[in-house]
Amino acid sequence: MRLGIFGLPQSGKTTLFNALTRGTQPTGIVTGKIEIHDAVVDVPDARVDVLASMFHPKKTIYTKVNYADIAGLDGSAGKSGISGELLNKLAQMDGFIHVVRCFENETVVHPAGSINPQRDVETMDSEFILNDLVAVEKRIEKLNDERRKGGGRDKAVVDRDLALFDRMHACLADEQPLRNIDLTADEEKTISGFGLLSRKPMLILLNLDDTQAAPKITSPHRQTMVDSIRGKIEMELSQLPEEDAALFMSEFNITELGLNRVIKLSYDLIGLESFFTAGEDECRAWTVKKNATAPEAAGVIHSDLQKGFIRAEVITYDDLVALGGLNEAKAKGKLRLEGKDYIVKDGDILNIRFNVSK
Ligand SMILES: Nc1nc2c(ncn2[C@@H]2O[C@H](COP(=O)(O)OP(=O)(O)OP(=O)(O)O)[C@@H](O)[C@H]2O)c(=O)[nH]1
Ligand SMILES: [Mg+2]
Repeated sequence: MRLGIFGLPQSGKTTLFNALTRGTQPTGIVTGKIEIHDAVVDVPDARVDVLASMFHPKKTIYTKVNYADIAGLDGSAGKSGISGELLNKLAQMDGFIHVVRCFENETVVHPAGSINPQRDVETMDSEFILNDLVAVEKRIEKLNDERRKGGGRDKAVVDRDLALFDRMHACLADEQPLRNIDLTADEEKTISGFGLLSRKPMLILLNLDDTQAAPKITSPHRQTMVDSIRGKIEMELSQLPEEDAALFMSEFNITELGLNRVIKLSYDLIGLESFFTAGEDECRAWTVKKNATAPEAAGVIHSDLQKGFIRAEVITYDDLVALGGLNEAKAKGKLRLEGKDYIVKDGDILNIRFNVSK
């Protein structure tokens, strides 16, 4: 999973990035330039730790999330679209975290001169919508050329693409992000190379001061979540040794680390869930799209497992932990054999039976 952290200059992106990745990038440096930091971190999942304590595997492997701290958007790229390097980076993301400044601090400049989270949410929404409008208009022009000149793709195919891009154009011209419209899987494929940003799921993260209450910010758009975080505290917290962190958390009345909470929200936002493989060699968490079938989950492990899929042995995490082991689970009939139509559920532990020559 790749998540892009963006927001207006000095909104607290790098502060949040550090909190999520236990990083130490410098914060509070005003450059106004395009600057991107990447970090890959383990997705914390206590279930993996429990499995490891049962199986004592040689290796324990968590799934990973890739965070990118993307500085350089300032709400002004709308007219011509977002520039190359920045757009490339943004287009690679599975979803976005929009950091919105709520904290008051006179020594930290706000580019618009005042604190107004609702305005900032709308500014950045428009930034993505206008970027996409430019891209969609360019595509429509090209498609019209192709249609006029002929000799290229089948006319019916060009017309189908034109209808799709016209529909997206209408959405954007109405100042709606593309995530507000329904597309078929085929249509999704057609648009995948165009770096359309307003189609991607969005978590709006209100960056609060130490004691500030979260303002009531709403978004009318689909696949959009709003939550808040005390960025600076969370960054400090992420850099403390565990014992000190616990003390600090109770002092500030924090029950769950921001990095854990943001991961959970991101999974929901993007529609992901985890399944596990467990044995003496390795205990491991994997990520799949919700409602994935058993062969699709097998394909996440290795394409050969999907191609040669025969059956999956399945047990739920809760059953395995409650019964204390695979043999006990088998004796109680909790180990099921499932076929290719089985829909994998969050927390399933899978053992894929497959045939390589299939
Ligand atoms: N009081 C307070 N200050 C914060 C908070 N989050 C960030 N800051 C301060 O705001 C300043 C900017 O934070 P950064 O994390 O560098 O912001 P940024 O969005 O990465 O800035 P650019 O990369 O320049 O766009 C720093 O001085 C931070 O200490 C917060 O939650 N509360
Ligand atoms: Mg920064």
